[in-house]
Amino acid sequence: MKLYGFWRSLATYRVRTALALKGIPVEQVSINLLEGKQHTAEYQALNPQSVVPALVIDGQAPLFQSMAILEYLEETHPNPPLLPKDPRGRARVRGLAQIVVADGHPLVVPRIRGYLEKEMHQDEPARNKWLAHWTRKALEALEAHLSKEKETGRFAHGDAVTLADICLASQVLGAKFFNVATDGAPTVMRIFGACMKIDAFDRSAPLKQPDAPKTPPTH
Ligand SMILES: N[C@@H](CCC(=O)N[C@@H](CS)C(=O)NCC(=O)O)C(=O)O
Repeated sequence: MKLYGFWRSLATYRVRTALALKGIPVEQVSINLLEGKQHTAEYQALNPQSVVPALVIDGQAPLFQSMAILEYLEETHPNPPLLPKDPRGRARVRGLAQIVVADGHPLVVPRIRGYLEKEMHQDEPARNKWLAHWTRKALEALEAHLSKEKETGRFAHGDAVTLADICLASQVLGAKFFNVATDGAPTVMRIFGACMKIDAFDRSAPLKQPDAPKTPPTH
């Protein structure tokens, strides 16, 4: 498998972590988003949306969108399972995952930040306010579920890692990139801590990737 991604891409992080959890070997190809390499004709031929990740398996057409890739990996490599067995549990895990993947993360990606800057003429403090607001909203939504619902355990759903934990971890990593306070989400942070004790989460971390800079930018 070939994973086209970038060290600081949260969507790539989700796929990288699932691959690591399932013990699937992968070759990583770096698409430098800070240099706009997602817009080259060569990469667009792989992913016309000009975003990472894209996962190429056996030279077939690339898989795209992290959530679709996670579901594909779950179906093709069911062990260890990253979804609970019962339909209600699966719906809850997917719901928690979508708070991040569908609602939180899309508002802070480079093309949105670029649009705010170049088309909407928002200065850096205004852009940072936007990033912090939507990141906090996602963390608050996760916290509201996780702190109250009986299904929450050591991890987001019970005591085994699920797709919800992978997505939660990506959202917290985003908060760290953007210097967003996380103290309002203690349950989220407890679960993040439990995830980061697992080797697959830890070694997939953005700053541990070979294409990460020695001194990372602040945001
Ligand atoms: N919903 C997509 C998000 C993909 C996405 O926006 N990826 C970001 C990096 S995390 C990207 O490539 N952005 C490039 C850009 O915004 O120009 C997924 O989960 O795969």
